[in-house]
Amino acid sequence: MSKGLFVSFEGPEGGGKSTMLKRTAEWLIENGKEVLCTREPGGTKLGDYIRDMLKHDSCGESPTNAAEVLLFLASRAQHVEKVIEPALKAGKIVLCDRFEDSTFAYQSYGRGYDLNILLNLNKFATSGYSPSIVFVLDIGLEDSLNRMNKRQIQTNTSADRIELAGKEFHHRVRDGFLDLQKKEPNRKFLIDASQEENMVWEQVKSILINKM
Ligand code: Z5A
Repeated sequence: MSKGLFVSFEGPEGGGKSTMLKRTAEWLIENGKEVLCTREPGGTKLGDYIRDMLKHDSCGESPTNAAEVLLFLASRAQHVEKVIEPALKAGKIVLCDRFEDSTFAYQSYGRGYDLNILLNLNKFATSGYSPSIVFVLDIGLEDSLNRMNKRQIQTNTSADRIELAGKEFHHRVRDGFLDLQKKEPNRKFLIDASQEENMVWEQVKSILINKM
């Protein structure tokens, strides 16, 4: 039985997940909480290896869509057993940058795999661990692209394999996140991430205060 709290940050790219996760962690630590910050894909050595394959084809070959699903889930299985489950059992607050909703949005709504199949595969990978609070940071495609372009210029990086999947794909992914949120409004909280950063943070904070 887990004693901690599991929180994930989800949504299209550039919605500010990493920014909000960092602010949440700082605020919780200031308030004396024990926090573990992690991300997907990744969070373990194996997961980081898989992350590189998924984002940059680092093994020299792109995964097929089915292999992509299984690689995200392999990363998650390792992550849950090695990192998330022990942290929750130790009573920590786990803050995760993307988790299962990304698989449902990108691989089901985006790539077209049957949602029920992915729900079952995901259950196998997570042993049923699921976030109690999910922040869905929603942002339109244009704002998302502007933020990503700006960041790429600032950090001298280029778009990765999934970012390059095309506008239609990213529209479907965004709609997927919105649809998933609508199905579970008491656990998944929709936030307009196109707002100024402090306004987004005030909403995240007030939900956390309410739910904790
Ligand atoms: N993926 C998948 O397909 N299936 C899965 O199961 C999982 C993932 C788990 C992981 O990429 C990719 O894998 C992702 C989904 C897929 N692909 N896509 N496309 P990642 O982890 O490298 O990247 P990301 O998750 O897409 O996040 P990101 O691009 O780093 O964005 P973010 O974390 O949401 O945003 P940020 O880094 O906090 O902010 C982005 C920029 O905007 C930055 O310069 C900020 O300073 C700025 N920012 C943030 N908030 C604001 C506000 N409010 N106003 C203005 N500017 C802001």
